[in-house]
Amino acid sequence: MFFEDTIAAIATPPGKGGIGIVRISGERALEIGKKIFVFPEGKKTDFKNRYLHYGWAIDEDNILIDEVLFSYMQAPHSYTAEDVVEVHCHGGIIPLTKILKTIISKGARLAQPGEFTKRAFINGRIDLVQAEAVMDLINAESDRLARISLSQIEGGLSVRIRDMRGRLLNLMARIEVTIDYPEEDIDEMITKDIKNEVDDIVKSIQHLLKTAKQGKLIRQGVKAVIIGRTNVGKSSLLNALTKEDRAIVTEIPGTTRDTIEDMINIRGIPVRIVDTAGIRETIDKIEKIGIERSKENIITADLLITVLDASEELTSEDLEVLTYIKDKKAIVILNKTDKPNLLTEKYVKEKLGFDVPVAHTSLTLGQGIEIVEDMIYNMFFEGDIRIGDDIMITNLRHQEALMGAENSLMGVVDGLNKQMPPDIIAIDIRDALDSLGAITGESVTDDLIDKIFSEFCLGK
Ligand SMILES: Nc1nc2c(ncn2[C@@H]2O[C@H](COP(=O)(O)OP(=O)(O)OP(=O)(O)O)[C@@H](O)[C@H]2O)c(=O)[nH]1
Ligand SMILES: [Mg+2]
Repeated sequence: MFFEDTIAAIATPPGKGGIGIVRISGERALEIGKKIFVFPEGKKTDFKNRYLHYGWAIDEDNILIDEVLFSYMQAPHSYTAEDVVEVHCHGGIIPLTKILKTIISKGARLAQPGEFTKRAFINGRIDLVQAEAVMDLINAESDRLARISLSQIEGGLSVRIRDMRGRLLNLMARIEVTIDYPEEDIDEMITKDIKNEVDDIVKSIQHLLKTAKQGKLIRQGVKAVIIGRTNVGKSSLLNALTKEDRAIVTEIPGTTRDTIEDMINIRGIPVRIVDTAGIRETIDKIEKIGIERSKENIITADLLITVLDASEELTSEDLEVLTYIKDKKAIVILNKTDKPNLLTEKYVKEKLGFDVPVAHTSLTLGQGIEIVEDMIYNMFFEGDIRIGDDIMITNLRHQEALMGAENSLMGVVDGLNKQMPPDIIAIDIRDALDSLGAITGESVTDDLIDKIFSEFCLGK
């Protein structure tokens, strides 16, 4: 595809910064760029591909706007695979908007959100997975998501999808040969071959789908809610995990009346940690509302961290709190180990009637916090997914497309088992091809492409 117009936008975020960049892409990028740029007097006057040129940006009346660096990247070796010019000026709103305005007045059009990346995709420099990963990397707030996104930009996931598509295309070719002779059924040997190959591809898809659950957690983070009766050390735990004096801690029961939230990062995983008002019977109106909020948070939690005071007997309130963790992912913390302890892990588990990870802490002495962090991490990231595997599904659209492909391939196996005619089998293979192609962008509608790129930020 070929774009007729040349687009421009400010590529750096709004606000003040050391530098700001205006980007131009398209056939006329250099021609337009030249019109707003002058070399210092007496200096050379040609533009070299992939060099930074020092000079000045000027407006329509030839009045200086700013001191700038000007770069020119000739097609196809640029972000969009078109001719690209970048003007690096001082990062202030006035020079940036003046430069952009002048560029527009010289014939460029203001770019839509994501339009540069969309061009990179339509010009075939990157596929849809890579384009979406660019946005994920920009939006990533955790190390882990950034790494996975980067691996997708490098093409790790695309290669796997393309490999599966290639194999399905081969199968398609083999089946199509038989369609030409409709009187014949698919040969038994070929049937077996196809089944094996399809089985293998289904396994690869299932492996990717397994990563999607964790991918979602990595993308959205985990919501961990600290619960317990009053005065057991919930706010002390929040402070220990955030390494800040986030919540007020006193010896007065009922200190925390509202929920307090903070984001922490446990080994690259974003965790939203919520401290709640201690659960007890109260006539205090404000505290009552706080306790209601505690209970609402229990419902939406991905993980409940139940704190008990190990130096005291279990109270009826503790027992009430323990009932909340029955059908949830939970860990129990026996706090105040610096005092003489009355509660043991064994006793608590007996009371609970099921197994749960238990950590021992003394939050005043700062003991046991790392163990709690390990437990939180392990609750979500242990098992059959290799830690550090960067090829993961973090995008719901990809997940749904994979599920679609899996479904169609199941249909292929089913059809073969039932000795369906080859043209019926071919329909399911074609569907699976389309589903996989939707991930990389080989088979997507223009509407979907527009929708995906419209969610990008301006100037990207
Ligand atoms: N000895 C000892 N005291 C602790 C420990 N952890 C917390 N405390 C004390 O227990 C009291 C209550 O701590 P908080 O963290 O405010 O307890 P909470 O569960 O948030 O209490 P509410 O907000 O009232 O529900 C404070 O006086 C803390 O200093 C511990 O490990 N050992
Ligand atoms: Mg508290």
